[in-house]
Order: sequence, then structure tokens, then C-alpha cells
Amino acid sequence: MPHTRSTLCNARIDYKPKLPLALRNGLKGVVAEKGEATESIADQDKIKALFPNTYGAPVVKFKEGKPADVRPLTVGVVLSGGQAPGGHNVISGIYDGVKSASPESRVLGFLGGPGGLVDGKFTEIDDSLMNVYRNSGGFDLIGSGRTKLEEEDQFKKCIEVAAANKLDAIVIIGGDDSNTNAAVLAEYFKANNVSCSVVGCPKTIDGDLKNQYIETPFGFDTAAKTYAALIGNIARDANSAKKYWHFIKLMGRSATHIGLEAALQTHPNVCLISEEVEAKQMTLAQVVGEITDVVEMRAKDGKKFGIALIPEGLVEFIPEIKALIKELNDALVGCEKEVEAAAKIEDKVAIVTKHLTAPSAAVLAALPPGIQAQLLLDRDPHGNVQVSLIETEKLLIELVARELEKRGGAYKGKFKALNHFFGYEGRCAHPSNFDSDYAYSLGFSAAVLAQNKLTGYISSVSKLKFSVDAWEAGGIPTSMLMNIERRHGEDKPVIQKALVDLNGPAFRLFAENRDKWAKEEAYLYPGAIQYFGPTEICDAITETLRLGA
Ligand code: FBP
Repeated sequence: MPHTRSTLCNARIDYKPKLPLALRNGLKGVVAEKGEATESIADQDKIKALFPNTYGAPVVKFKEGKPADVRPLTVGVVLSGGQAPGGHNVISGIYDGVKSASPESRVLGFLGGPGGLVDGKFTEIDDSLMNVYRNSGGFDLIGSGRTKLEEEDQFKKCIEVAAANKLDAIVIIGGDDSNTNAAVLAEYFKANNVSCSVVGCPKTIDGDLKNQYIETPFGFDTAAKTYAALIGNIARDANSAKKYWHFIKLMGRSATHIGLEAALQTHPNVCLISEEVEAKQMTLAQVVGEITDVVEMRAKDGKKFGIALIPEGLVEFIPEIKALIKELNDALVGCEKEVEAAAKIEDKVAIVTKHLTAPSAAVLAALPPGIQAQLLLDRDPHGNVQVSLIETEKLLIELVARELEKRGGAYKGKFKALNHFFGYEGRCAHPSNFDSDYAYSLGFSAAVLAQNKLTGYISSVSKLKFSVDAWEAGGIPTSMLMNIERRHGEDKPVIQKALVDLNGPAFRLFAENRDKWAKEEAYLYPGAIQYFGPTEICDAITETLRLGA
């Protein structure tokens, strides 16, 4: 239980999240309407072969109505991956959903992520526990983890846990990788005649778990608004003191949705979009060159200050570094222990270099030792480079300073730049009204999916740019969102990540304005998220969602 309670914490506990109309009468007043059979977005034959029991299920929409059978449910819930504001709301949505079916319903919270499910470690959530976490940020009610469910042994243990606790459903709240876990587990249960449903919920501040059915994951709204508030504050400081450039790295492992949203909310002088860097096949030197052009242009106007937003995942989108990381991912599978054992960075580089092609070896050799070390760090359990640990913002400051010196022109004196990294600051903020309502509705929908014995689904709530009265709830077969990608040296079924669409309205709006923002101080200062007050301020949605990008 949290130790202290501020006034805002108390006030948020009393907030009543809004539900779509179809869910407002609880599980006794909602029915599931099934659509046509579905197909995966790509690699249909391969996905069908991997998910023979769950592939092709229909999209489901919830409508008000009298269901034939309403029974008490026992639902296990797992929080997976990085924290995102709204996690506790998903749990309270599940909790209130199943309790609306029967007061005998139970919610078991598995501790520390998917690992807790495998080990059967849980806490039973009751009113007294649930009620102190309502509408709060963080995942501390039950904790989270990044264990990947992929071994037969783990699946067998899950079957035992489901049987021992008479689980009707397991809800896995996570990003693209974790929802893939959920789909694989659902398939395994079905293949082994286990009646427990497995359902996912789309979570990630990164905003990249979306498609035509999932308009946004929960958490993005609050995190992006939190970063935008901080960027706005820094922009105002920069514009007041007029003495520093601020290089601000923003979380978002791969996609630049957070960076783009923050740019639309604050109008920085520079905002790099990883997807554009990749599309233009820009080298690191060209990226540095573009930033330096803006720094020089502003210096000519007497402005030696500015704001540059750097996406966390940038290095993976610069073609020569992307190729290097891909080779490193495969190479490290064979020599990870040896690399770990070597004490000096030059020895680590020498070991791994034996497994690299000549161009990648040259790229690695040219990077500063600090960045080399960060690229060789442990991958996460899903095989991803831990980009949040790579200090791209510092690398770019150093390279821009060198480039200015090389050009020796307009920029007189020392290039004064400060670096910031906004990531963990936003992941556990009090969920905005939007995230509170949305995540709660996703949880409630997951309870309806469980009541209808639907498995291999991801909970969905759509029409989010309209008022909650117009929101539509339902479920999407997870296999429908999958394709095959190379991970950890192997082809794997995964949910396709949504990157920034360079033809989409959000990017176009940014691209139309960036030259003006580069030159002028067009900064916007969005300020902190407001929880109480006028609806148009408190319930405002992101630009990304408003523009349908
Ligand atoms: P998810 O994809 O699990 O939601 O995590 C998002 C994220 O916050 C990324 O933006 C970031 O790169 C990563 O998690 C950091 O991971 P960790 O919490 O393990 O440091």
C-alpha cells in the first residue's frame, strides 16, 4: 500500500471513470456480437500454422442486451513490461466488471509480471486493496516484469496455475511483445483443451501498439502530456535565459510517436523523427549536419539557444547503426558470456568484431567508447537493445560541437548545450482523465471477453476522439495483428509495431511547420495535466489521436 497520500491522490481515488454506453449496465447488461472471420495482417500461412486453434476468430463488438448466461468469474491479471499510466485502472475495470456479474467473482493479481503467473505467485485483490489504487499511476499494486512466455515448461506451469485457482481467464496487460505472449498462451491452452481464456490489453507509453482497430494503447496520453509539460517549461527557461541549447531525449523504444506528439504540443526548434531518418537513409553525419544547420542559423540571428527533441530509438533507425545492431543481436547470442567476462571496452569490441561484417565493424570502431559499451549491453528478454540506456542526446551534443568547430563559421564561442532524458518521469504519472477512462474501459471489456469465454483476443475500445458516450467496446483476435519478424536470430510471430506514418496528418502538420519553429521561438507551454476543471482542458486528447495519426 502506498505510504503517503497527497490531496491529489485522495481526490483521484474518488474519480469515477467513464464507460462506453454498452458497458454501463455491467456484465448482466452486455452481449457480444461476432463479425466475420479474420486474417492476420501479413504472413497469413505462417501465422495460421502457428495458431491453428485461435487463428481466424471474428472481431467482437459489445452491445447493450441480456446475456444468456452470467456466472461468477475468477480472473488472473498480469502487468507486463514498462509502466504506463492507467495500469491500475485496467485492473479496477476488470474488478468492477467481474463483480458486476457476481459479488462472488474474484480477481487474482499475479506478482512481478508474467514470471508471477508461471510461479503461481499472486495476491487476491479485494475492495480494501483495490480502492486505494483507483486512478493512480504506477504498477505497484502487483508489480510488472519482462519475462517472455515462450518455453513449453512455462506454459505447463500456467496450466497448473489456472487449474489450481480455477481461473476463467488470464488478462495480460502489456505492449506488443506481451500481447504476443498472451496470444501464444491462448493458443497453447486451446490446443491442450484448457478452458481458461487468455486476453490481452494494449498498454505502452510508446504509442506503437495501434492499428485500424486499436486507436492507441493506454498510457501514451499521460506520458506524452507529462513530457510536453516539461519540454514547455524548459523552452520557457531557454527563451528567458537565452544561453543554452537543450537536447532532450524522449522515451519510445522504436517509434517516434511521443516525440512527434511532444513537438506538436510544444513547437521545438528541432525534432528528429526516427522513421524519417530511416526513410531518407540518413547517415549519422547527415543527422548531425541537419541539427548543426539549425544551430548555426539561429546563431546568425543572435540566438545561441534552442530546444532539440531526440527520439530514444534514433540509433536503431540510422541505417549504418541499425545494420550494426542487427549484426550485434545475432553475434551476441554466440559470444555474450565472453563479452561480459572481458573487463575493458576495447576487448569487448575486439571479441564481437570477429562476428561482424567489415562495414559494421568500422561503424562500431568509430563510435565513442561510452556508446560502444551501451550498444553491447544486455538485450531485454525479448531480444531488444535497451535503447533507454544509450545516451544519444550526449552523443549528438558532442558531434554537433565538433561539427560547429569544423565549420568554423557563424558560431563564435563555446557551444553550450545541456542534455535531458525524459522517460521514467512520465511512465507513472497520475493517469489523465482520458487514460483513466480508457484503461478502465479496456479492463471492463476484458471482463466481458472472459464472461463470453473468448480467448486469444485483445480488449478494444474505439471512437476515442469522440466523447465517451460514443466509444465502442469489443475484442480483436490477436492473431489478426501479427506478422513474422526476426528476433534474437530467429523468425518469430509478433504483433506489428506501428511506426510514425510519414504520410499521416500528424507528421505532415509537423513537416509544414518545422522550418518556422526552427527559426522562431514559436514555443507552446502546455503546462501540467489538469485533472479537475473545464472538460475541454481536463479531457483533451492528444494531437495524434485528434488527427487520427
Ligand atoms: P513497453 O514497451 O514495455 O511498454 O515499455 C516502454 C518503455 O518505457 C520504452 O519506452 C523504454 O525503452 C523501455 O520501456 C525501458 O525499459 P525498462 O523499464 O526496462 O528500463
